[in-house]
Amino acid sequence: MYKNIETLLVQIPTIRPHRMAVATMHTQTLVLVKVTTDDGVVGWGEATTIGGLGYGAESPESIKANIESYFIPLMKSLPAANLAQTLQAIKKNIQGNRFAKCAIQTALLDIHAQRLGLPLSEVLGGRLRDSIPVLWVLASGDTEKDIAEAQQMLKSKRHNIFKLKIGSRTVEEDVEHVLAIKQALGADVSIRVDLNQAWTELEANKGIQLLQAGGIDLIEQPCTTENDEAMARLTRKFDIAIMADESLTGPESAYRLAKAHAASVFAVKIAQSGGLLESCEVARLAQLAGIDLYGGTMLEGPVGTIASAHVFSTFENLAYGTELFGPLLLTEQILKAPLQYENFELIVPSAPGMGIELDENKIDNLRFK
Ligand code: MUC
Ligand code: MG
Repeated sequence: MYKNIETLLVQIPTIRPHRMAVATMHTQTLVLVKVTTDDGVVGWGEATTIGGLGYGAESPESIKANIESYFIPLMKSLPAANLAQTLQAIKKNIQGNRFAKCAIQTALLDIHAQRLGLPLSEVLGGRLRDSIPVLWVLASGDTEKDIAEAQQMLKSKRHNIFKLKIGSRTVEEDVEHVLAIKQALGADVSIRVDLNQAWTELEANKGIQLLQAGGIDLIEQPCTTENDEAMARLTRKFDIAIMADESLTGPESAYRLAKAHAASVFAVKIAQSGGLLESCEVARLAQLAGIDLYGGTMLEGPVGTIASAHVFSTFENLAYGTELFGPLLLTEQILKAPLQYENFELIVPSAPGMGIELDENKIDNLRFK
C-alpha cells in the first residue's frame, strides 16, 4: 500500500537570466513528488516545466492540484503498491497529464529498483554507458557574454557542445548572433540552435540556409507543433539535422512524426513522453525509423535529470548527446552530494534506485505555496 504521497513546489533562482523565445527564467519551480510505501521505501519523481504555462499545457500549480485531487486518491484506493498495476490504473483512469504521470512513474520505478537492489537503468533494460555527454545552453541574450561563458565551459572541461536559444529577434539578427559565436569558438565546437517554434516556414528556409552555410550542426523545432508538414519539408530540403522537440509528446506522436519523416533527430524528454517507459518506446520507434536521438530536458532539477540520465544510458543510439544541465543552471542542487559532471559528461549513478540522496532540509527551506 502507498502510505504517503506528497507533491512539493520548490523555487530556486537561476545562476543568470535564461532567455528563450517562450520565456525568460529568473527562477525555476521544481515539482517534486515523494512516495512512501507502508514498509517505508521512499521514491522520488519530478514534473518540472518551463515558464508556467509558457511552454506546455501543464503548470507547476496544475500538476500539484491534479496529483493531489486525482492521482493520490486513486493510488491510495489500490490494494497493493504494485508497479505495473498502479501504472495500469493511472493509464485507465487519467487522461493526459503527461508531466504528472512521469513524476509518479519515476517515483514508483525508483521504489521498484531499490527493492531489486539495482540502479534504475537496469530496470529499464540495462545501461550501455556509465556517463553521458551534456551540452550547455547559451541564453544570456548577449553575444559577448555567451562567448565568454562558452570559453569558460571549454576551459573547465564541463561542456564542449553549445545550444543557442534564438527566435525572439529577426532572422538576420539571430543568424548574426549565432555565427559570431561559431566563429569565436572555432570549427571543432558543435553549435546548435533551438527556435522553440518561432519561425514561419519562410523564415525557416531563409535562416536554416544561412546557419547551414555557417557550419551550425542542428536546428531544433523551427516551426510550430501544428506544422508537421513544414518540418517534413525542411527535413527533406536541408542536409543539416532538423530536430523535433515540442512536437514530440510521447510514443503516438513519435510514430506520427516518423511516418511523416518530419524530423531527422528526436529530442526525447521523460516528462513530454509521459514517463520513463514511454521515453524508451519513443527511442525504439526512432531507432526503427532511422531517426537519431538526443536526450532533452525541461530544465529539471536533480531528480528529473538523473531519471533522464538512467533512461538515456540505455539508448543504443545517442548520436547528438544530451542537454542534462538543468541542475547547473540553478543556484542550489537540493542534494546531499552534488551530481558528478566531469570531462564534458554527467556520471550516471550506480547505487540502487535513482542513486541520489535528496537534502530534505534544503527542500523545506525552498518550498513555497
Ligand atoms: C527546450 O525547448 O529545449 C532545454 C534546454 C533549455 O535551455 O530549454 C529547454 C527547453
Ligand atoms: Mg527545445
